[in-house]
Amino acid sequence: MIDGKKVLFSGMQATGNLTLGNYLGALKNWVNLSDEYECFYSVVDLHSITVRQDPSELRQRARKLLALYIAAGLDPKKNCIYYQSHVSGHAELAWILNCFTYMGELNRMTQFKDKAAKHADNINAGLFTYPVLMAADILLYQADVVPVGKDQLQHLEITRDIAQRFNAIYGEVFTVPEPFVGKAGAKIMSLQDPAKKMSKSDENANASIYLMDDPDTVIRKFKRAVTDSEAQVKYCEEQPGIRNLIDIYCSCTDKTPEETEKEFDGKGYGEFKLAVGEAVVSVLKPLQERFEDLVKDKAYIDGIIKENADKANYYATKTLRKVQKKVGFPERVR
Ligand code: ATP
Ligand code: LTN
Repeated sequence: MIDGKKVLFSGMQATGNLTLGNYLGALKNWVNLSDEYECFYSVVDLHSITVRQDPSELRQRARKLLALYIAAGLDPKKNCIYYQSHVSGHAELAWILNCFTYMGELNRMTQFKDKAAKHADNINAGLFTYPVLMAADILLYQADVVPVGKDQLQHLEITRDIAQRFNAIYGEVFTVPEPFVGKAGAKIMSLQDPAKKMSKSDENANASIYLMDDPDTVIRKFKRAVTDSEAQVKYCEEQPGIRNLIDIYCSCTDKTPEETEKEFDGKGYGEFKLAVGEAVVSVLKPLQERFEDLVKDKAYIDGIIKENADKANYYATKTLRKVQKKVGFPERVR
């Protein structure tokens, strides 16, 4: 608890260009939570280097991501928006938690298996212990809730296990966090292969809608989206492509799948795809405009970066000192 409010933590990697999946599954659900929770949103750049990055590109992307958090509607006065690399407590706590995490547990992580397969030439130890760093992110702020997309639930589960294991040995040190998955848009699938999630690292640019795609590109990608030959807008397992488009449509318009089925009853896929594209454009346009304005204001962004890093450091250090004491590190001499 901070000032009587529960704590919320989430983060996103600055790798690749953000997709509609990132927005609908994560970012969109982050907005409007700051009245209820004390919110921390990190640009998790330590996580990013588990995959080889070009340094200047990473720096630029991280800054853009931070601006995008604000453009998406997170007020930086009410939400602590910061770079993970500006708070050394993340790495320090991750080291300690590494010593409370089993190889067997990490071996079961599906994201590791996927990424190891994708980057077979660089299966580094950081990629393997990635979930421990994620646990450190969350536990460092004593977070009660963590809004994520469905694909991150396994990492939340291991975070809870680590916290409980630590608490069982040392007493109630960590808050055990709960995941929070939004209803619509929890898992947006690839437009080219509805069995795969939409991912910013997909090589096929037509598979993903990027948040900075212009309206024509958005519409074109939806027109090309892979569907089926059933010729009915129906929300069912047998039509994964159409179901994905309905999910996207609902998430952008706040309609339900039933309402959508009715709206497009007897209508063709062409018309439906166009409507989905237009719904997405109307969500992206204001976001893009705010983003363009923001990135021009360098001093404003710099101020936020500094202020919020100080705030994050304050809370992180509090937890870290407590943990260091518990495990038996000597107290600092003042
Ligand atoms: P990468 O392709 O580099 O692994 P990613 O696109 O999967 O990246 P992350 O940075 O891993 O994105 O995820 C950021 C947040 O967005 C997480 O909370 C994640 O659950 C959510 N997210 C990512 N992809 C989707 C998706 N297709 N649908 C819903 N949520 C998603
Ligand atoms: N692993 C997450 C990003 C992430 C995160 C976190 C999310 C790193 N640390 C802490 C929530 C809480 C991802 O790949 N999406």
